[in-house]
Amino acid sequence: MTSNLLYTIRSPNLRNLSQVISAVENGDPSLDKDLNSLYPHTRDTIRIGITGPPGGGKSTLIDKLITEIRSDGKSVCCISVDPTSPFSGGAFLGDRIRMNQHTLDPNVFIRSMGSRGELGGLAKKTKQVADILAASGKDILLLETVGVGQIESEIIKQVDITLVVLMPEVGDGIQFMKAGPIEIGDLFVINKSDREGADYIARTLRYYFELNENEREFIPNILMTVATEGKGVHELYTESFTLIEKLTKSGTLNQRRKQRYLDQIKSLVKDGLVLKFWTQERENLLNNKLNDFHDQKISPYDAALSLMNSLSD
Ligand SMILES: Nc1nc2c(ncn2[C@@H]2O[C@H](COP(=O)(O)OP(=O)(O)O)[C@@H](O)[C@H]2O)c(=O)[nH]1
Ligand SMILES: [Mg+2]
Repeated sequence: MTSNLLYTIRSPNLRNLSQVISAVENGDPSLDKDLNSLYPHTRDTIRIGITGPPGGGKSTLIDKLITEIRSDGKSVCCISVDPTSPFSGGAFLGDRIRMNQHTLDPNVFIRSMGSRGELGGLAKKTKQVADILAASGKDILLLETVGVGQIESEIIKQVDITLVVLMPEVGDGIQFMKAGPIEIGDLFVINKSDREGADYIARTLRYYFELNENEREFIPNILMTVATEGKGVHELYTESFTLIEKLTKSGTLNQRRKQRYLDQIKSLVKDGLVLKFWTQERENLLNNKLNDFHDQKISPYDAALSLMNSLSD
């Protein structure tokens, strides 16, 4: 890839953009420097996370949201991350089929990630792909993840606001979600509200939010949708942007973005220091001492300390 990366990803021919993304997915290390240079161009895109249990209707909802976004004259991209795909194993194909009414629109770009069953570095790759899509000039980025696991939580940290999609089938299982999607949601969607039990979920959520009012910056709104029929989707779109506006005015959005920026710098410094520390000399020293440490029942903590002290520079 050359320094024309920006030019390439902004080309009207979306195949160029696809190729760059594939190179990132394949872990092409020569891209790191080029991606770095994209940073100033990645900041204007609004990033919306959409998370929740599998089968809740996230992809169906996104498909309808894309239509709303387009009729509002905005361009949009979507990354769908579902590495677990516990149901049917065909979620990716499903996502593509569900969203393919938009494939001919050059202002829509949809990509599924994590389909190759490899989890290593998925969060990092998703971030890189999100940055490429943002730099490609799309107004809005939608990021779909399944609301479970650490990788998904890592991924969802990269967005400005998070929509949590639940469905009546969640039932009392909602009690167990508190540590996950419930905590990170800014706006809640009870989808499949054509089915029984939607009101129960909404009531339970509302009660929970009121009970824990002090733990949040604001009490999230709860909306009802029937994604398959497009019911409530316009309201969801409007509500999302009202919220973004509110959070922009209050400074929360900027604060979140700065926190993200800070976290990233810290994590890069950490990675850099670790790399710098493990010189051949230190690797050798540890290898030579390993048996002694182990036989003498030296704790890993003391062993690490002794290694750091003996070679401090
Ligand atoms: N009855 C009903 N089915 C829905 C609704 N939304 C989505 N579905 C169906 O639920 C299934 C899972 O939807 P999908 O969008 O793939 O869920 P995801 O795993 O959260 O992305 C599909 O068969 C959809 O057609 C809804 O509002 N009502
Ligand atoms: Mg999906």
